Amino acid sequence: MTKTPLRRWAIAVLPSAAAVLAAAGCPAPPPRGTSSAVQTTATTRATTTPVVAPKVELLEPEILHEYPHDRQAHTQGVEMFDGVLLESTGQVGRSSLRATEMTTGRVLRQIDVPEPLYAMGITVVPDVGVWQLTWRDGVAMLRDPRTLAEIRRVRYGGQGWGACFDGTRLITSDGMDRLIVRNPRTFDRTGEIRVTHPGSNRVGELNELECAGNTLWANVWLHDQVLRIDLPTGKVTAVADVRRLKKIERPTGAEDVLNGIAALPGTDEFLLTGKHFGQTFHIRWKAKENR
Ligand SMILES: [Ca+2]
Repeated sequence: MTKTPLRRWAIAVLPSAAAVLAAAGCPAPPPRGTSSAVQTTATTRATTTPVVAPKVELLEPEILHEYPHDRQAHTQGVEMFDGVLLESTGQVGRSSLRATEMTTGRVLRQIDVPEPLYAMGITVVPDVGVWQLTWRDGVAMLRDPRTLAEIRRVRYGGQGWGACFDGTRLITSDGMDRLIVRNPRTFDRTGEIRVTHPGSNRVGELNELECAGNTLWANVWLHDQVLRIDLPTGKVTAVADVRRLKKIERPTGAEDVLNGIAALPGTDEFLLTGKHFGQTFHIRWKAKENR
C-alpha cells in the first residue's frame, strides 16, 4: 500500500551480541578491578537467585507446500475460518473481503469494500462475526464470516492495521510498538500491550497479526520479519526471518511484502502470503540455519 507511517524508525529487532551470549547462557565477564571476594559473593547470589536471561529464538519458515494466490490482491490480513481462508485486501476502490479455497486460491465469495474505505486486517470472533478494519477511515466493519455481508459498523480513533482474537480479547495493531486490546463484541478499546524486545529497544510498525493461544505472531512492515510475542508480557520471544519467501516471489513493487499470517487450527503450521504474492506458503517454523 502507499502507507505513510506515523513514524519512521529503523527496526533492529535482531538481538544484540550481548543478548545472544546471554541467551546462550554465557556469563558476561566481571568488570575490571572486581575483587575475588566480590566475585565470590556475586557467584553465591547467582546461585541462590538465578537470573535467567530471556531467550529470543531465531526462526525461519520450512516450506511444506505452495498454493496459488491472486497476484492482484493487496493482502492486508488472512485467517482460517471453518476450512476456508478469509482474506482482506486493501487500497481505495480495490478493497475487499474474500473467502478462498486454501489449496487452489480460488475465490469462493467476495464482498467489495466501497470507496473511500481502505480495508485492512481481519479476525473472526466466534458467535460475533468477522471484524474488518480500515486504515485511516476510523471505521471497523462487523461481517458475517460465512456470507461476508456487513452486519454493522463502529467508529474508532487512530489507524487500523492488523487484528486477531486470542479467545477472550480482540487485539489490533496500528503500526506502532503496541497492541491495542478491545472488547470483541463492541470494539471498544479496553487497554494496550507494550511490545518489547530483550535485545533491542526498537520494535515498531507491527502489522498483520495472528493469535495462537498465549502467543501472537506479527509481521513488521517492510522488514521481512515475523515476531513471536508472548501475550501475557508483551515480550518478543522469537524473530523469524522470512526473506526466503521474497527470493521465491521476486516482487516487483517495493511494498509487495509479506502481510498475511494464518494459523492452521490443530497444528503448529501456518499460511504465509503477502501483497501481490503469487503463492501462499504453507509452513512450519524451524530454527534459523547459519548459511
Ligand atoms: Ca491473521
